[in-house]
Amino acid sequence: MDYFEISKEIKEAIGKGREGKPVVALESNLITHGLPFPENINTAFQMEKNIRDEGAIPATIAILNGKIKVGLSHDEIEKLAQFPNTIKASKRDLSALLTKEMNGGTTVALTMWIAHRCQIVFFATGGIGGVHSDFGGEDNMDISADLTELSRTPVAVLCSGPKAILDIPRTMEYLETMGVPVLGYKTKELPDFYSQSSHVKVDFPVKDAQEAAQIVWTHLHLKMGTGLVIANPIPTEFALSKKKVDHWIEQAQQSAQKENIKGKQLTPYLLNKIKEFSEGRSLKANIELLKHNATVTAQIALAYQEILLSGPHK
Ligand code: PSU
Ligand code: MN
Repeated sequence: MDYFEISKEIKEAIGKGREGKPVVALESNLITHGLPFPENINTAFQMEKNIRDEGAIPATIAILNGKIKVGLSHDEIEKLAQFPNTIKASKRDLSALLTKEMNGGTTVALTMWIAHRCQIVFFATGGIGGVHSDFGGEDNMDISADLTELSRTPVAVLCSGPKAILDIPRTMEYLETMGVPVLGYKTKELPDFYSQSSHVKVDFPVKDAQEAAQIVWTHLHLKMGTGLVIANPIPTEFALSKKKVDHWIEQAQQSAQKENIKGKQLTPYLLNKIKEFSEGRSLKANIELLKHNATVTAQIALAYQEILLSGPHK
């Protein structure tokens, strides 16, 4: 039983190996649970376009009618955005979703796993999951499966850091323990999703797409086994003030506590509340960083393809 349905274009590109165009994976939990309608569709299309404009091929990944779809058509993206009862699909949900022929928007964890099975090396998103803060002093044990996946699946995930709602220092500790490199794309400090810096240092700043691609190549060549995080700050003109964001996050967390929101509902709930408290400003920032991350990931994927063709050079 083959559960994978890979688009013709992507199959061809992968089949050609280093002679083919590079493929950039995109998650679909953003479409189903991360962004509201219709911004979810528009952003998904725009991310795909930005990747194509750089000369790479976008592969939006989702679970549709019990199949692992790699390379959704525009029609499928529109459908997915409007289906009721679509599951936020992490890795542990996969076997049940396939068996029950359901629909799922794939999180970073599951998208990474699928991308790797299809030999896709690069993946662009907004913010990875991480260690949630223990607001209210409660030890909630909420650690995103994204981190576990990064520790065992060799895919390079380009993002604007962990989402700002998380405990950034603890997330960084976890990634360190698990042996996951965190690179700063043209920055020495880990971005803070909506704002440019969390004031936490990254392991290594990288100066350009070539250097990032070279590190990814070396990491994969040595079969380190773990993924990599390439953290790219939101462009200055769209960045929000950290002070304001922290205030909205606090309000959102209080609201989550009052309504007893836990588990997989927590991240989408908090993002939506922050959007309300910020009167849409957080949504605008989220969309802009996503679009920018798509472009930069495609640039690094192209530089990586160059290395495959001509060999690594310094
Ligand atoms: N990036 C965004 N918005 C999102 C997400 C990422 O800009 O909504 C999603 C990703 O799919 C990520 C998930 O895997 O949030 C993390 O959820 P959790 O904290 O429940 O693991
Ligand atoms: Mn969680």
